[in-house]
Amino acid sequence: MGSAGNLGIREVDCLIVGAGFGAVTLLHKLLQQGFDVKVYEKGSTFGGIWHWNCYPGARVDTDTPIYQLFDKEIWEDFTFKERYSGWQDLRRYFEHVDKKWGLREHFEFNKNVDTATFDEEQRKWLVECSDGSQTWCRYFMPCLGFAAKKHIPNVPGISNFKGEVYHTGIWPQYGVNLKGKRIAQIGTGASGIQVIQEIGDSAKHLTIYQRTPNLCLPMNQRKLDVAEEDKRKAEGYYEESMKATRNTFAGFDYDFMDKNTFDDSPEEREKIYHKLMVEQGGFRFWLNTYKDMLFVQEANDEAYKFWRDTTRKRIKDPKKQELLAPINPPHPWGTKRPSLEQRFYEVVDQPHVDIIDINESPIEGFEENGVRSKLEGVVEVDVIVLATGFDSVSGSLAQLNIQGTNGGTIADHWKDGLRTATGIAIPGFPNMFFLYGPQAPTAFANGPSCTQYQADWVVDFLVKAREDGINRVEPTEEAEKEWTERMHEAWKVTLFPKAKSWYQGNNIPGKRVEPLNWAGGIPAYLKTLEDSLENDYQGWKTS
Ligand code: N01
Repeated sequence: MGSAGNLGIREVDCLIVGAGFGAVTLLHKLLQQGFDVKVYEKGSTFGGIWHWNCYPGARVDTDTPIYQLFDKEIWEDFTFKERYSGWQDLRRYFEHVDKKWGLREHFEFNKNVDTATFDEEQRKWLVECSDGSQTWCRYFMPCLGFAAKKHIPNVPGISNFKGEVYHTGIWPQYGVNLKGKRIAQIGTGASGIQVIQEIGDSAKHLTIYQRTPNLCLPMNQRKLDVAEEDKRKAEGYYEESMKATRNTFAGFDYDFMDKNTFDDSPEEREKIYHKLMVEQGGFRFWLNTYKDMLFVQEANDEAYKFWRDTTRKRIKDPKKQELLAPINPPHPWGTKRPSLEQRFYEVVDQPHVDIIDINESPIEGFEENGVRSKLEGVVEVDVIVLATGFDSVSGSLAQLNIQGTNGGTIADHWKDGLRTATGIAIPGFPNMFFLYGPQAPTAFANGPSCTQYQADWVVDFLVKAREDGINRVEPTEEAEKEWTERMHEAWKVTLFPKAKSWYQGNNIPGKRVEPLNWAGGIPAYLKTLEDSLENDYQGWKTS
């Protein structure tokens, strides 16, 4: 690290922001290539989303072995405790990675980046933090994750409430005792489902304010045995699974079947649905099913019917049955992210748990002692849980004060619509690369797969640039236009536009409705990235 010529200000080749999978993998790969790197993180330790999301029951919806780094030296002597890891185990995992790779010396925690400004003369970014420090870097690399900006609904009277209020995305690190409490929960996304099934049994009373039912799939969780996992490692299962992620739509170790819904007889279809949803569980019913399910309405309707009929059998209360698994689909199945549940339907079916449909009975405000909705009046509670999600995917980057060469921030650049070059860089923001952000596979992919492949590409790009004596790189406006058009093309042939979802910004009042994630799959995405390198920086201005 040097400081010459910049008045004693710290100077590095690469400055990464974040401490989740993206930041850690990018750091490691850059160090391996001899770059001088620093990482700044707002939180107090590693984990990214697994640092902030420590609400009761928080766990990942991707199964072992692919929700981790694909480096053998990391996985060969670490075994997760469960097939779908909880947040505590993921934190244990990040500690393991730190020990193996010596990450800590490159990190500064509790360090909040305030602004980043590109200096054209120096061809470097000047990054300023809330602690008053400044850092020059050649390359600026935000790895913020897609859920760094929480969404708190604008409910009148939130400050009137005298009890406790918690948002799942910034849950207190010291934990919260919810046993025996009267709880109101708003939101039934991935976070909401997990909280409900974890706290529902022991709450004195739980009132769920639901806007859209979450069409959940059984997780089929199980404990992992170290000896059994060691055997699977020795037999090559881990390596094979990780390798497969590069060639599948969503970076999983399985993909859509090579046939359409109506290629099979109704009996055969039923058997396949049963196997995917009930026997295997997880996302198989979503991402390992008929290849037309997310594209053809009639195919999707078949999947919905199976899902609905199977799920309704688990719910005794007829009113709850209709609220949770309605006869008519609220949106095409799988076009909002389904959650993986463990006993969710049984927990909610208990008499001390109520569901209020806020479409019928909108929330009117918070009172001193509870939540008031149109038909129920005030429900008195001790605690309100806001499981109301995030300004997802684009919100993380847009909230930062990053000043490019055209005199504005990223939010300014996007004022007429989201645009990026291959979901990894933006014209007017030279020498900046971001991982797991908008217009990349991001929320349509397994996080570790997406970030590791993007990081590989960024490092290859920078190594080539270094060899070629290049120190300023910026995508062209044509590349951005072309990629943004491809984004929209890939989106509109799917059923996703039919659902009001955070995948296209519907969850944030006033947010533009547009595709936020690349819907063309991991292989096509990686091919586009690779082409730009193989064809002499195609789509980039370099000097
Ligand atoms: O957020 P969400 P999340 N009034 O946006 C409702 C990842 N993740 O934190 O569906 C009333 O999904 C909203 O209703 P509706 C994962 O990718 C992963 O749960 O918009 N309700 C919805 O029910 C996940 O998908 C894991 O109609 C309001 C809920 O709040 C993503 O992060 C765990 C409202 C928000 O759900 C986000 O998940 C956690 C309002 N004004 C997160 N505004 C795992 O891997 C919003 N809602 C398990």
